[in-house]
Amino acid sequence: MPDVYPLTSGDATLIAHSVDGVFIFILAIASFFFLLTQGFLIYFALKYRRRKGIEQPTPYITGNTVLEIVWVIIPSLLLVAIFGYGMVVFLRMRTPIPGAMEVQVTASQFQWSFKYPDGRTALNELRLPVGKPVKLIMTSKDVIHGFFVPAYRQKQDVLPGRYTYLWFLPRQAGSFDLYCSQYCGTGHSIMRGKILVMPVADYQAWEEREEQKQKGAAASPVEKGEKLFQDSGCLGCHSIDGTPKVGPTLKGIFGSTVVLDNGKTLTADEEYLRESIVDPNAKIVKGYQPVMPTFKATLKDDDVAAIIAYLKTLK
Ligand code: HEC
Ligand SMILES: [Cu+2]
Repeated sequence: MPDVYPLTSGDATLIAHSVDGVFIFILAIASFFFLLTQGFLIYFALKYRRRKGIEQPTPYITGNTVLEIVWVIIPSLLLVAIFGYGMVVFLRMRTPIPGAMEVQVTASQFQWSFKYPDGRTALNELRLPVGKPVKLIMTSKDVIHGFFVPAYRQKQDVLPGRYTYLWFLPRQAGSFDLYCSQYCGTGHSIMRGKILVMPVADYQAWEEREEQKQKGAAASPVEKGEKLFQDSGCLGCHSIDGTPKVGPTLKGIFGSTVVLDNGKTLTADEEYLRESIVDPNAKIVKGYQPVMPTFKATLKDDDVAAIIAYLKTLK
């Protein structure tokens, strides 16, 4: 799976193009009036310049009511239009779609830490599935930082002792730069991250792998072994409290003396336990039937080691 996806065509997020729309709208109005006023300025400067031989007194104008009404009303209407358009887009930008996936963001000098809903954490890299709304709930450990994703046209201050939020719906797979937009200290310029938006199937595969990894890393062999022991049906035939069932109890099995059906005795060590699990019929315990199935195919070497670690704790 690549770490960087090529940008597919389309808008980066659901609202990114709306922000551009507001920007272009304001830019167009401003450009129009800039050209209009500068045009008149140049025109008048040329038209009424002082010319040799022509003595023309400047007309004395005290007011023009119609003109004044026009230049108050038109700009006012335009400002209301800019406000209205901006407000509509702003409200869309600030109102999360219900059911958005929530990610906790903690900023600190000088890194971004992300916590996914399942508890996994990541540093400076936020992976998201394309097409799913996300809500970031953000706070800072120290000073004021700013969460800024230029491609998403979104920026939000991240404050210590307070939550702020930001939401978006990524529409495009790809890698998007994340910057800190507040000068937060000497390392401010290295406070950068990435938002990696992945196709849904890739995201799910990645998520599963990560969960597996974290589970494996977090659980000790004993915990893992106990879980496997319960999940593999061992308890159907073995007790852990001393009572015999279809098979002998596994309480205190490690280090105990086992009597086999051929009269021999041995001390149950790791190798004996391993063999009993992957090749149960190699040695049969006296008084029991050779009915234990082999777990050679279902349990990996790691799993067997974990179960043995667990069996050792059954004193
Ligand atoms: C269908 C019932 C059954 C299941 C399920 C089963 N066992 Fe057994 N197991 C037995 C029987 C019967 C014996 C004794 C006969 C023999 O040695 O094969 C035995 C023996 C053992 C022994 C040797 C015990 C001793 O006292 O020397 C170990 C260790 C063991 N099993 C571990 C396991 C583990 C771990 C699992 C689960 C992964 C498991 N068994 C699942 C029936 C079962
Ligand atoms: Cu910062």
